[in-house]
Amino acid sequence: MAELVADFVLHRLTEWGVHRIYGYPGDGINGFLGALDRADDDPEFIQSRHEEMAAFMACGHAKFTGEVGVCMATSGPGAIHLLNGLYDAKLDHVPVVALVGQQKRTSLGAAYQQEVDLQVLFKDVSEFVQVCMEPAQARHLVDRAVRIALDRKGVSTLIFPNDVQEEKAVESPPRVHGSVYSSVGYVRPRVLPQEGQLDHAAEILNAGEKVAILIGQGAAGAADEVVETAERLGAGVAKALLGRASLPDDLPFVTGPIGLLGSKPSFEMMENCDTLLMVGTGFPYAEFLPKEGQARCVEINLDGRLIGARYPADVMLVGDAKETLRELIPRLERKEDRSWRNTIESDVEEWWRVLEDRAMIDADPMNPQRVMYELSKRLPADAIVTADSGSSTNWWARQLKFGKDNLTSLSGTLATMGPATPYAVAAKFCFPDRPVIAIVGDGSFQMNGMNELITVKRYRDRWQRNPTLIFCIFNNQDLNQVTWEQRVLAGDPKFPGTQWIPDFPYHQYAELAGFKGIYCDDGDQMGAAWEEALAADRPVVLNCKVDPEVPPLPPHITTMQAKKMARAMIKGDPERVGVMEKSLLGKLQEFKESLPGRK
Ligand SMILES: Cc1ncc(C[n+]2csc(CCOP(=O)(O)OP(=O)(O)O)c2C)c(N)n1
Ligand SMILES: [Mg+2]
Repeated sequence: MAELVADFVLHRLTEWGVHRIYGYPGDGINGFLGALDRADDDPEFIQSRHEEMAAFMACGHAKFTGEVGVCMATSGPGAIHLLNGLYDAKLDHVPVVALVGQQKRTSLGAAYQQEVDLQVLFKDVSEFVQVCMEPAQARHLVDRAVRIALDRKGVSTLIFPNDVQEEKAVESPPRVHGSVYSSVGYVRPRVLPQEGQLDHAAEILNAGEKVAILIGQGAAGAADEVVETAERLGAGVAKALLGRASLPDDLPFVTGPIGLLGSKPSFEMMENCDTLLMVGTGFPYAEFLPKEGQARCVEINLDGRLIGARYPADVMLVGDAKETLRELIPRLERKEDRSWRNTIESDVEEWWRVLEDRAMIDADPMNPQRVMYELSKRLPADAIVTADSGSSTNWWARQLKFGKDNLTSLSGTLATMGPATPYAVAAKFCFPDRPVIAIVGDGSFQMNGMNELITVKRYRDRWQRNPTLIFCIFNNQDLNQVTWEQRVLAGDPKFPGTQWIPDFPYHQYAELAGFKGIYCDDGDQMGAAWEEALAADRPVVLNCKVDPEVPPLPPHITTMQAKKMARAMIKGDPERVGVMEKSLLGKLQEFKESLPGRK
């Protein structure tokens, strides 16, 4: 029997299968802190350095396990700090429950210290937000919060005034008018479209001669079905960034990423297809999809709110990707003409060669593509890789070849800086026996990643069986992705006042924390650096000194963008000599390869 409301809430969460809470303390959650002490590590409390990191960890936990992630913060400032991490979960559609403290009920409305209107603050980010004003509410609030987070794939926020946490628990309310009796449990239903819709979809797909498939995170767990569909339709498969782990990269018809960070075969496939099958994706950029009217489209999405919102769909199949494809496959005829598929496969083969060539181009001091290229050759089959938001995300997207057992994620929709480190920490908690690698820009690492290494220092002893936890820092002393966006999208030169960031000896910082620090500024040594990092008996910071002048440009650059970049150079970009000279030497190969008119 739980004594107090806080004990009851924690116990109820364990009944929901929650055994870990990421958070940061404060007196607004004093009741919970006492209850966590009494809970004897079930659930256990993981102390981050910052509430935003705790929210990212909860989001990463949910992404990698499929379970609900839970984070906790105190009232006022702690609650406010959670927000960015919670928006990451909301926008990427992952279930997270936030437990936050609030001032005592008696002080609410008194403009009291740390009093913030939390219900309003969390309203937009949450699918469900409630204040527990009375002990008998706690049971159904927990049950509904977790169930709604799982069902809606979003955020639920429960706000607990300080004094309520310490009230006597009510496990079963008195059977009077107004009492509520809720239950634990949620099983995702089997969601399938109507038969007629499946027939119609099959008709369209069978009629197509050049079928392109685009998958996202909604296709996770449906790899076999996607492969079988692509086989029958003679199609290639492009992957939105969140769907990178949904299908391995070593299949010959997988064209890889799409969009600004995408591949040329994905771009070509979308430019030339006559039929598009979208599975579980909210990929946003229309310019990388077929032109309106070019392709007939069948779309599968589990969420009816999100379907039909990206490309005009002829048939919209609201359903689970795996189950829906299973129903669809027997209706699909194998296309005898394999010429479209053969073209895709040879484009893909060629693309991997191009990527290798690009990785091998010399740079000053090191080509960032080489860092990912060398990892790709050595990537453990069960590794979990997290990516951040920055230029390195391009190289993670293009150069890393994931196998069927790898897991990987990033902040796909919010595209916030900062999640790679906390996602990696959460991944290591969830899968202590798997190697975990975070791909982080120096800006992001300075923003919050470095502090989170202190969290790693605290918990690293738990991971002795498999100590591999590597933070790979792309040290370019630049907020490089934005520098390039300024050049290419705005036509403005690099402004060091906003873009330049100080150098820092990240590898030495790692040693201070008791980790291994490795510094590498030579592409030819990068393979050895990865081998050393992967063999280390402790967490590693790999400080990779890379060239900020290697352009992370989209696979297709428009005339307007090319003109703007030229303008930025003429306007006096401090790195124009390097950028232009290297472009002539072939460093802007990507840019040149895809200039309009070139194939
Ligand atoms: C919280 C947040 N602030 C700002 C941005 C805008 N932004 C996107 S990428 C980027 C640069 C990141 O720099 P760094 O981590 O050094 O990576 P690089 O691009 O240099 O590889 C910035 C500032 C963002 N996405 N999120
Ligand atoms: Mg940088």
